Amino acid sequence: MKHIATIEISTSYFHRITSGDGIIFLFFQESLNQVLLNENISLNDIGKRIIFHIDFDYFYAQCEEIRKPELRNIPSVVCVYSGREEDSGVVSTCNYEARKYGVKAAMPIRLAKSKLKDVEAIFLPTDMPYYHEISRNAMRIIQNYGELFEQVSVDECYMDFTKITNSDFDDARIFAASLQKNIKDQIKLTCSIGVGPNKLIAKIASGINKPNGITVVSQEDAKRFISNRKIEDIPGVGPKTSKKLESLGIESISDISKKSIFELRDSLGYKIATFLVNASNGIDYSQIKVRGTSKQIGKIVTLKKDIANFEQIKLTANNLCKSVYENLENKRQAFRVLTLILILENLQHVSFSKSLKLYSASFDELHKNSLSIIHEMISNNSISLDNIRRMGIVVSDLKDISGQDSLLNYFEN
Ligand code: DGT
Ligand code: CA
Ligand code: CA
Repeated sequence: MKHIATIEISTSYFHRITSGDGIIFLFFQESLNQVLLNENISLNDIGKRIIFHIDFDYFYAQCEEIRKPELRNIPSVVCVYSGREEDSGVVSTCNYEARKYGVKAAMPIRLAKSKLKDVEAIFLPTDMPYYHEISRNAMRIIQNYGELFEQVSVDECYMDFTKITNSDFDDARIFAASLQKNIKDQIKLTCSIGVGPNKLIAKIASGINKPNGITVVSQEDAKRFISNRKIEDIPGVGPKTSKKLESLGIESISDISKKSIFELRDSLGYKIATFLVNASNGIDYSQIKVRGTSKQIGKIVTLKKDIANFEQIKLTANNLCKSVYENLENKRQAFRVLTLILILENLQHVSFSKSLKLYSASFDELHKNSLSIIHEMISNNSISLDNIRRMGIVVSDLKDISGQDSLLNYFEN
Protein backbone atom coordinates (compact mmCIF):
# COMPACT_ATOMS: atom_id res chain seq x y z
CA MET A 1 0.00 0.00 0.00
CA LYS A 2 1.40 3.39 -0.95
CA HIS A 3 0.95 5.75 1.97
CA ILE A 4 2.35 9.05 0.90
CA ALA A 5 0.62 10.21 -2.22
CA THR A 6 1.28 13.90 -2.58
CA ILE A 7 3.66 16.42 -1.15
CA GLU A 8 2.83 20.03 -1.79
CA ILE A 9 4.54 23.05 -0.37
CA SER A 10 1.79 25.31 0.87
CA THR A 11 3.93 28.05 2.38
CA SER A 12 7.60 28.59 2.94
CA TYR A 13 7.12 27.27 6.48
CA PHE A 14 4.90 24.25 6.09
CA HIS A 15 4.69 21.16 4.00
CA ARG A 16 1.38 19.52 3.54
CA ILE A 17 1.61 15.82 2.81
CA THR A 18 -1.46 13.76 2.03
CA SER A 19 -1.05 10.05 2.66
CA GLY A 20 -2.60 7.31 0.54
CA ASP A 21 -5.43 6.96 3.04
CA GLY A 22 -6.23 10.64 3.07
CA ILE A 23 -4.47 11.60 6.28
CA ILE A 24 -2.86 15.01 6.14
CA PHE A 25 0.50 15.57 7.74
CA LEU A 26 1.63 19.12 8.36
CA PHE A 27 5.32 19.62 8.79
CA PHE A 28 7.15 22.61 10.08
CA GLN A 29 9.96 23.11 7.55
CA GLU A 30 12.73 22.57 10.07
CA SER A 31 11.16 19.37 11.36
CA LEU A 32 10.61 18.01 7.87
CA ASN A 33 14.29 18.43 7.15
CA GLN A 34 15.08 16.66 10.38
CA VAL A 35 12.78 13.76 9.48
CA LEU A 36 14.17 13.45 5.97
CA LEU A 37 17.75 13.66 7.14
CA ASN A 38 17.29 10.76 9.51
CA GLU A 39 18.76 7.98 7.44
CA ASN A 40 16.38 5.33 8.73
CA ILE A 41 13.23 7.23 7.86
CA SER A 42 11.75 7.92 4.48
CA LEU A 43 8.50 9.76 3.99
CA ASN A 44 6.92 6.44 3.07
CA ASP A 45 7.67 5.09 6.54
CA ILE A 46 5.95 7.86 8.46
CA GLY A 47 2.44 6.62 7.79
CA LYS A 48 3.00 3.01 8.78
CA ARG A 49 4.93 3.06 12.01
CA ILE A 50 3.99 1.01 15.07
CA ILE A 51 5.21 2.54 18.31
CA PHE A 52 4.88 1.08 21.82
CA HIS A 53 4.86 3.18 24.96
CA ILE A 54 5.53 1.00 27.98
CA ASP A 55 4.88 2.36 31.47
CA PHE A 56 5.42 0.29 34.62
CA ASP A 57 2.41 0.30 36.96
CA TYR A 58 2.60 2.08 40.39
CA PHE A 59 6.30 1.65 39.91
CA TYR A 60 8.06 2.34 43.23
CA ALA A 61 5.23 0.71 45.19
CA GLN A 62 5.27 -2.31 42.90
CA CYS A 63 9.04 -2.67 43.33
CA GLU A 64 8.38 -2.86 47.08
CA GLU A 65 5.76 -5.57 46.50
CA ILE A 66 8.28 -7.59 44.49
CA ARG A 67 10.56 -7.95 47.51
CA LYS A 68 7.75 -8.01 50.09
CA PRO A 69 4.85 -9.95 48.53
CA GLU A 70 2.85 -9.55 51.77
CA LEU A 71 2.22 -5.91 50.69
CA ARG A 72 0.18 -7.03 47.69
CA ASN A 73 -3.29 -6.93 49.16
CA ILE A 74 -3.04 -3.97 51.52
CA PRO A 75 -2.67 -0.27 50.77
CA SER A 76 1.03 0.64 50.55
CA VAL A 77 2.42 4.12 50.17
CA VAL A 78 5.98 5.04 49.18
CA CYS A 79 7.00 8.39 50.65
CA VAL A 80 9.71 11.00 50.35
CA TYR A 81 10.27 12.02 53.97
CA SER A 82 11.64 15.54 54.34
CA GLY A 83 13.15 14.60 57.72
CA ARG A 84 12.04 17.84 59.37
CA GLU A 85 9.41 16.24 61.59
CA GLU A 86 7.85 12.83 61.76
CA ASP A 87 5.53 12.36 58.78
CA SER A 88 6.53 15.56 57.01
CA GLY A 89 7.03 14.99 53.32
CA VAL A 90 5.02 13.82 50.32
CA VAL A 91 3.69 10.64 48.76
CA SER A 92 5.86 9.52 45.86
CA THR A 93 3.40 6.85 44.72
CA CYS A 94 1.12 4.17 46.13
CA ASN A 95 -0.38 0.87 45.03
CA TYR A 96 -3.87 0.63 43.55
CA GLU A 97 -5.30 -0.56 46.90
CA ALA A 98 -4.25 2.78 48.45
CA ARG A 99 -5.58 4.70 45.42
CA LYS A 100 -9.07 3.36 46.26
CA TYR A 101 -8.92 5.58 49.36
CA GLY A 102 -7.95 8.67 47.37
CA VAL A 103 -4.21 8.57 48.09
CA LYS A 104 -2.06 9.87 45.23
CA ALA A 105 1.39 11.17 44.26
CA ALA A 106 2.53 14.52 45.66
CA MET A 107 -0.02 14.37 48.51
CA PRO A 108 1.32 15.28 52.00
CA ILE A 109 2.07 12.11 53.99
CA ARG A 110 -0.17 13.29 56.84
CA LEU A 111 -3.14 13.62 54.51
CA ALA A 112 -2.49 10.13 53.10
CA LYS A 113 -2.32 8.74 56.65
CA SER A 114 -5.63 10.35 57.53
CA LYS A 115 -7.25 8.79 54.46
CA LEU A 116 -5.99 5.36 55.51
CA LYS A 117 -6.53 5.73 59.26
CA ASP A 118 -9.20 3.01 59.47
CA VAL A 119 -7.37 0.33 57.55
CA GLU A 120 -4.13 -1.58 57.84
CA ALA A 121 -1.70 0.25 55.55
CA ILE A 122 2.06 0.38 55.10
CA PHE A 123 4.15 3.53 54.62
CA LEU A 124 7.69 3.09 53.28
CA PRO A 125 10.58 5.40 52.35
CA THR A 126 11.89 5.40 48.76
CA ASP A 127 14.86 3.21 47.82
CA MET A 128 16.04 4.62 44.50
CA PRO A 129 19.04 2.28 43.86
CA TYR A 130 16.71 -0.72 44.15
CA TYR A 131 14.06 0.80 41.82
CA HIS A 132 16.79 1.57 39.27
CA GLU A 133 17.98 -2.02 39.41
CA ILE A 134 14.45 -3.35 38.71
CA SER A 135 14.10 -0.77 35.94
CA ARG A 136 17.39 -1.85 34.29
CA ASN A 137 16.31 -5.51 34.32
CA ALA A 138 12.92 -4.73 32.80
CA MET A 139 14.38 -2.39 30.16
CA ARG A 140 16.82 -5.12 29.16
CA ILE A 141 13.95 -7.51 28.45
CA ILE A 142 12.24 -4.85 26.33
CA GLN A 143 15.43 -4.05 24.42
CA ASN A 144 15.83 -7.72 23.61
CA TYR A 145 12.91 -7.35 21.23
CA GLY A 146 15.55 -5.74 19.11
CA GLU A 147 14.11 -2.57 17.68
CA LEU A 148 14.70 1.16 18.16
CA PHE A 149 14.46 1.88 21.87
CA GLU A 150 14.21 5.08 23.89
CA GLN A 151 14.03 5.15 27.66
CA VAL A 152 12.36 8.35 28.85
CA SER A 153 12.33 7.83 32.61
CA VAL A 154 12.96 5.16 35.24
CA ASP A 155 9.58 3.57 34.50
CA GLU A 156 8.80 4.28 30.86
CA CYS A 157 10.14 3.84 27.38
CA TYR A 158 9.19 3.88 23.72
CA MET A 159 10.00 1.17 21.23
CA ASP A 160 9.49 1.08 17.50
CA PHE A 161 7.86 -2.25 16.60
CA THR A 162 7.35 -1.46 12.91
CA LYS A 163 9.76 -4.04 11.52
CA ILE A 164 9.02 -6.86 13.90
CA THR A 165 5.25 -6.53 13.31
CA ASN A 166 5.48 -5.79 9.59
CA SER A 167 3.30 -2.74 10.39
CA ASP A 168 0.42 -5.01 11.42
CA PHE A 169 -1.55 -3.79 14.45
CA ASP A 170 -3.05 -7.24 15.13
CA ASP A 171 0.45 -8.67 15.43
CA ALA A 172 1.41 -5.66 17.57
CA ARG A 173 -1.28 -6.60 20.11
CA ILE A 174 0.16 -10.12 20.36
CA PHE A 175 3.69 -8.75 20.80
CA ALA A 176 2.45 -6.38 23.49
CA ALA A 177 0.90 -9.32 25.37
CA SER A 178 4.10 -11.35 24.99
CA LEU A 179 6.23 -8.46 26.20
CA GLN A 180 3.96 -7.88 29.18
CA LYS A 181 4.07 -11.60 30.05
CA ASN A 182 7.85 -11.80 29.69
CA ILE A 183 8.39 -8.92 32.12
CA LYS A 184 5.83 -10.39 34.54
CA ASP A 185 7.30 -13.90 34.39
CA GLN A 186 10.90 -12.78 34.72
CA ILE A 187 10.67 -9.98 37.29
CA LYS A 188 7.08 -10.10 38.58
CA LEU A 189 6.52 -6.54 37.39
CA THR A 190 3.35 -5.45 35.61
CA CYS A 191 3.27 -2.69 33.03
CA SER A 192 0.75 -1.02 30.76
CA ILE A 193 1.37 -0.74 27.06
CA GLY A 194 0.02 1.74 24.55
CA VAL A 195 0.39 0.84 20.89
CA GLY A 196 -0.09 3.51 18.27
CA PRO A 197 1.05 4.89 14.92
CA ASN A 198 3.27 7.43 16.73
CA LYS A 199 4.72 8.33 20.13
CA LEU A 200 1.92 10.70 21.09
CA ILE A 201 -0.90 8.20 20.56
CA ALA A 202 1.13 5.38 22.18
CA LYS A 203 1.85 7.53 25.25
CA ILE A 204 -1.78 8.51 25.77
CA ALA A 205 -2.93 4.93 25.09
CA SER A 206 -0.67 3.40 27.76
CA GLY A 207 -2.52 5.38 30.42
CA ILE A 208 -5.99 4.20 29.37
CA ASN A 209 -6.15 0.69 30.84
CA LYS A 210 -3.98 0.78 33.93
CA PRO A 211 -2.79 -1.42 35.59
CA ASN A 212 -1.62 -4.31 33.39
CA GLY A 213 -3.45 -2.94 30.35
CA ILE A 214 -2.88 -3.00 26.63
CA THR A 215 -4.50 -0.37 24.43
CA VAL A 216 -4.02 -0.56 20.69
CA VAL A 217 -4.93 2.42 18.51
CA SER A 218 -4.40 1.93 14.80
CA GLN A 219 -3.57 4.71 12.38
CA GLU A 220 -7.19 4.76 11.16
CA ASP A 221 -8.51 5.15 14.73
CA ALA A 222 -5.94 7.71 15.88
CA LYS A 223 -8.01 10.80 15.17
CA ARG A 224 -11.18 9.43 16.77
CA PHE A 225 -9.16 8.23 19.76
CA ILE A 226 -7.57 11.59 20.43
CA SER A 227 -10.80 13.52 19.84
CA ASN A 228 -12.25 11.73 22.87
CA ARG A 229 -9.48 12.90 25.20
CA LYS A 230 -9.14 16.16 27.11
CA ILE A 231 -6.74 18.87 25.91
CA GLU A 232 -4.63 18.36 29.08
CA ASP A 233 -4.17 14.70 28.13
CA ILE A 234 -1.83 15.84 25.34
CA PRO A 235 1.65 15.52 26.89
CA GLY A 236 3.30 18.91 27.18
CA VAL A 237 0.07 20.89 27.41
CA GLY A 238 0.15 22.69 30.75
CA PRO A 239 -2.05 25.33 32.36
CA LYS A 240 -0.39 28.14 30.34
CA THR A 241 -1.26 26.68 26.94
CA SER A 242 -4.72 25.60 28.17
CA LYS A 243 -5.44 29.19 29.24
CA LYS A 244 -4.35 30.61 25.88
CA LEU A 245 -6.51 28.09 24.05
CA GLU A 246 -9.47 28.93 26.28
CA SER A 247 -9.06 32.62 25.48
CA LEU A 248 -9.39 31.66 21.80
CA GLY A 249 -12.65 29.84 22.57
CA ILE A 250 -11.01 26.41 22.21
CA GLU A 251 -12.28 23.88 24.72
CA SER A 252 -11.68 20.47 23.19
CA ILE A 253 -9.23 18.59 21.01
CA SER A 254 -11.83 18.50 18.33
CA ASP A 255 -12.01 22.35 18.46
CA ILE A 256 -8.24 22.46 17.81
CA SER A 257 -8.52 20.10 14.86
CA LYS A 258 -10.91 22.51 13.16
CA LYS A 259 -8.35 25.32 13.34
CA SER A 260 -5.50 25.94 10.96
CA ILE A 261 -1.97 26.52 12.15
CA PHE A 262 -2.22 30.06 10.80
CA GLU A 263 -5.11 30.84 13.14
CA LEU A 264 -3.15 29.65 16.18
CA ARG A 265 0.37 30.81 15.38
CA ASP A 266 0.00 34.37 16.69
CA SER A 267 -1.03 33.28 20.18
CA LEU A 268 1.03 30.09 20.44
CA GLY A 269 3.95 30.43 18.02
CA TYR A 270 4.58 28.23 14.96
CA LYS A 271 6.05 25.26 16.78
CA ILE A 272 3.32 24.78 19.36
CA ALA A 273 0.57 25.60 16.84
CA THR A 274 1.92 22.97 14.42
CA PHE A 275 2.33 20.40 17.17
CA LEU A 276 -1.21 20.95 18.47
CA VAL A 277 -2.93 20.93 15.08
CA ASN A 278 -1.07 17.73 14.17
CA ALA A 279 -1.78 16.21 17.60
CA SER A 280 -5.49 17.01 17.43
CA ASN A 281 -5.56 15.03 14.17
CA GLY A 282 -3.77 12.08 15.81
CA ILE A 283 -0.51 12.94 14.05
CA ASP A 284 2.95 13.14 15.60
CA TYR A 285 6.11 12.74 13.57
CA SER A 286 8.64 12.77 16.40
CA GLN A 287 11.13 9.97 16.20
CA ILE A 288 12.43 7.48 18.74
CA LYS A 289 15.60 9.07 20.10
CA VAL A 290 18.07 6.25 20.43
CA ARG A 291 20.74 7.06 22.99
CA GLY A 292 24.47 6.43 22.75
CA THR A 293 25.13 2.86 23.74
CA SER A 294 21.68 1.51 22.95
CA LYS A 295 22.05 2.21 19.21
CA GLN A 296 21.63 -0.93 17.23
CA ILE A 297 21.53 -2.29 13.73
CA GLY A 298 19.29 -5.18 12.89
CA LYS A 299 17.15 -6.93 10.38
CA ILE A 300 14.15 -9.19 10.75
CA VAL A 301 12.75 -11.31 7.93
CA THR A 302 9.67 -13.45 7.50
CA LEU A 303 10.56 -17.00 6.59
CA LYS A 304 9.02 -19.00 3.78
CA LYS A 305 6.21 -21.22 5.01
CA ASP A 306 7.94 -24.45 4.05
CA ILE A 307 11.17 -24.00 5.99
CA ALA A 308 11.81 -27.37 7.57
CA ASN A 309 15.53 -27.98 7.68
CA PHE A 310 18.51 -26.39 9.32
CA GLU A 311 20.19 -25.72 5.95
CA GLN A 312 17.44 -23.24 5.08
CA ILE A 313 17.67 -21.61 8.50
CA LYS A 314 21.43 -21.28 7.95
CA LEU A 315 20.85 -19.69 4.57
CA THR A 316 18.45 -17.14 6.06
CA ALA A 317 20.91 -16.41 8.88
CA ASN A 318 23.61 -15.93 6.25
CA ASN A 319 21.55 -13.34 4.41
CA LEU A 320 20.65 -11.55 7.63
CA CYS A 321 24.31 -11.41 8.66
CA LYS A 322 25.27 -10.04 5.25
CA SER A 323 22.68 -7.30 5.49
CA VAL A 324 23.59 -6.37 9.07
CA TYR A 325 27.30 -6.45 8.21
CA GLU A 326 26.78 -4.23 5.17
CA ASN A 327 25.02 -1.72 7.37
CA LEU A 328 27.79 -1.86 9.99
CA GLU A 329 30.38 -1.38 7.30
CA ASN A 330 28.59 1.60 5.76
CA LYS A 331 28.35 3.23 9.16
CA ARG A 332 31.91 2.17 9.98
CA GLN A 333 30.95 0.68 13.32
CA ALA A 334 31.99 -2.30 15.42
CA PHE A 335 29.59 -4.22 17.69
CA ARG A 336 29.88 -6.02 20.97
CA VAL A 337 26.42 -7.44 21.65
CA LEU A 338 24.67 -9.80 19.30
CA THR A 339 20.97 -10.66 19.69
CA LEU A 340 19.15 -13.40 17.83
CA ILE A 341 15.38 -13.26 17.65
CA LEU A 342 13.05 -16.07 16.65
CA ILE A 343 9.35 -15.41 16.32
CA LEU A 344 7.19 -18.52 16.25
CA GLU A 345 3.90 -19.15 14.42
CA ASN A 346 1.90 -18.09 17.50
CA LEU A 347 4.09 -14.92 17.63
CA GLN A 348 5.85 -16.18 20.74
CA HIS A 349 9.12 -14.29 20.93
CA VAL A 350 12.34 -16.11 21.76
CA SER A 351 15.54 -14.07 21.93
CA PHE A 352 19.06 -14.56 23.13
CA SER A 353 21.84 -12.00 23.49
CA LYS A 354 25.54 -12.63 23.68
CA SER A 355 28.18 -10.12 24.69
CA LEU A 356 31.52 -10.57 22.95
CA LYS A 357 34.69 -10.05 24.98
CA LEU A 358 36.00 -7.62 22.35
CA TYR A 359 34.39 -5.22 19.92
CA SER A 360 34.26 -6.78 16.50
CA ALA A 361 33.64 -5.63 12.96
CA SER A 362 34.28 -8.99 11.41
CA PHE A 363 31.70 -10.72 9.25
CA ASP A 364 33.04 -14.13 10.28
CA GLU A 365 32.62 -13.33 13.95
CA LEU A 366 29.05 -12.17 13.37
CA HIS A 367 28.24 -15.20 11.24
CA LYS A 368 29.89 -17.82 13.44
CA ASN A 369 28.25 -16.52 16.63
CA SER A 370 24.84 -16.13 14.99
CA LEU A 371 24.80 -19.73 13.83
CA SER A 372 25.90 -21.15 17.15
CA ILE A 373 23.32 -19.06 19.04
CA ILE A 374 20.50 -20.11 16.67
CA HIS A 375 21.51 -23.72 17.04
CA GLU A 376 21.48 -23.45 20.81
CA MET A 377 18.18 -21.53 20.92
CA ILE A 378 16.42 -24.09 18.76
CA SER A 379 17.65 -27.09 20.73
CA ASN A 380 17.32 -25.51 24.21
CA ASN A 381 13.73 -24.45 23.56
CA SER A 382 12.83 -27.60 21.56
CA ILE A 383 11.59 -25.41 18.71
CA SER A 384 10.41 -27.27 15.66
CA LEU A 385 11.89 -25.65 12.55
CA ASP A 386 8.60 -25.36 10.66
CA ASN A 387 7.24 -23.37 13.59
CA ILE A 388 9.60 -20.44 13.03
CA ARG A 389 7.85 -17.53 11.31
CA ARG A 390 10.38 -14.71 11.53
CA MET A 391 14.01 -14.47 12.33
CA GLY A 392 16.10 -11.44 13.25
CA ILE A 393 19.69 -10.52 13.98
CA VAL A 394 20.52 -7.36 15.87
CA VAL A 395 23.92 -5.98 16.85
CA SER A 396 24.21 -3.36 19.57
CA ASP A 397 26.69 -1.64 21.87
CA LEU A 398 28.16 -0.10 18.74
CA LYS A 399 31.40 1.79 18.51
CA ASP A 400 32.51 4.21 15.86
CA ILE A 401 35.64 3.02 14.07
CA SER A 402 35.81 5.46 11.18
CA GLY A 403 39.47 6.13 11.98
CA GLN A 404 40.48 2.50 11.46
CA ASP A 405 42.24 1.31 8.30
CA SER A 406 40.48 -1.94 7.84
CA LEU A 407 37.16 -2.97 9.28
CA LEU A 408 37.99 -6.61 8.90
CA ASN A 409 41.03 -6.42 11.12
CA TYR A 410 39.51 -4.32 13.83
CA PHE A 411 39.71 -5.60 17.40
CA GLU A 412 40.28 -3.79 20.63
CA ASN A 413 39.85 -4.18 24.38
P1 DGT B 1 0.98 4.46 37.36
O1 DGT B 1 1.93 4.59 36.21
O2 DGT B 1 -0.16 5.43 37.30
O3 DGT B 1 0.50 3.06 37.59
O4 DGT B 1 1.76 4.85 38.70
P2 DGT B 1 3.29 5.25 38.88
O5 DGT B 1 3.56 5.28 40.35
O6 DGT B 1 4.19 4.35 38.12
O7 DGT B 1 3.27 6.74 38.34
P3 DGT B 1 4.20 7.43 37.25
O8 DGT B 1 4.41 6.54 36.09
O9 DGT B 1 3.61 8.77 37.01
O10 DGT B 1 5.58 7.68 38.01
C1 DGT B 1 6.64 6.73 38.09
C2 DGT B 1 7.33 6.84 39.42
O11 DGT B 1 7.81 8.17 39.60
C3 DGT B 1 6.41 6.57 40.60
O12 DGT B 1 6.33 5.19 40.92
C4 DGT B 1 7.03 7.39 41.68
C5 DGT B 1 7.66 8.58 40.98
N1 DGT B 1 6.75 9.76 41.07
C6 DGT B 1 5.69 10.04 40.29
N2 DGT B 1 5.09 11.19 40.67
C7 DGT B 1 5.81 11.65 41.72
C8 DGT B 1 5.69 12.82 42.58
O13 DGT B 1 4.79 13.65 42.42
N3 DGT B 1 6.64 12.95 43.53
C9 DGT B 1 7.65 12.04 43.73
N4 DGT B 1 8.54 12.24 44.70
N5 DGT B 1 7.79 10.95 42.95
C10 DGT B 1 6.88 10.74 41.97
CA1 CA C 1 4.16 4.26 35.83
CA1 CA D 1 5.62 6.95 34.12
